Amino acid sequence: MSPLDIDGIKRRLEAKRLGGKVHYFAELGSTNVHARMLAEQGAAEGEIVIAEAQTDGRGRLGRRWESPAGVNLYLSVILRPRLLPVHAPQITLMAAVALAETVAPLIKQAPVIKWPNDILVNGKKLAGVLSEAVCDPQRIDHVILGIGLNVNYQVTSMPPEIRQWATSVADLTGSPIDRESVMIRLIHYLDRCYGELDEHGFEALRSRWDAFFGLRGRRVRIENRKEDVVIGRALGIDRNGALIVEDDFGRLQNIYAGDIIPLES
Ligand code: BT5
Repeated sequence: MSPLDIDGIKRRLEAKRLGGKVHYFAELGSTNVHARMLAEQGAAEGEIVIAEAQTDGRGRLGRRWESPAGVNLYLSVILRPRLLPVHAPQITLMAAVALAETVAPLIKQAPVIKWPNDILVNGKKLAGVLSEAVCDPQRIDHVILGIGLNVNYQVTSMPPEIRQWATSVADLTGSPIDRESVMIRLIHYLDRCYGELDEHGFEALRSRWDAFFGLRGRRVRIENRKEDVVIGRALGIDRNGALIVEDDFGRLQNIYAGDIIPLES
């Protein structure tokens, strides 16, 4: 389990917008928290924070992201997108497409986007996205795009809470892979997808997002807070990144946040 060769990664990066500066740490609480501090101090678009391990890796809604040293990728990208605040969720959708495109050629199985922020393979979580936007009413100041991708994480070393629900590239292929090449691919695809979003809007990514979305037409349950549940058929996403669900009364509901759970029928 050797540490990431950051100089090697920097040398091989050919990204246009991302990776101008890479901040590397053997250990951080959370790369998102550190990147946010840098952004508040004026860090430029495209700067990336990478940690070998996180002691307080964060998921959504106060959940935890397991971040052991030396086996996975944990990074946060500072973005200053020219998007309206209402379109900030498009950053998560863009990152999900980039992640799916990064991992698809590395594994035999098809990666699936689980709205809004997961990449699943065989129903198990391979990667997660946590994007946190800081906005004023008219514009986005910055977005911290955090990504955790399980690369050489052994299922047997995962804590019991996630062991049944999580996977890694090596778990899927049966052999370890060098993390530098996965990191370079990921930054490359993020750079490309972010460029497309910036230049042409989310419509440029929509058909690829749709192709990776696993639950179109499926009956789903969306839990926001426990008392706020919608059940219906998932139709897709609107241009703001909201999930469109036709509920059991035939009403279309646009849902902006929550956890989606597939139902039997
Ligand atoms: C996410 O949250 O999926 C967002 C994860 C983002 C992590 C990155 S790492 C770099 C950056 N810095 C941070 O501090 N965070 C970001 P959510 O949808 O809430 O899913 C969290 C749930 O996923 C947990 O409650 C567990 O059930 C599961 N989980 C935790 N660690 C996992 C792992 N390593 N692999 C797969 N599943 C995991």
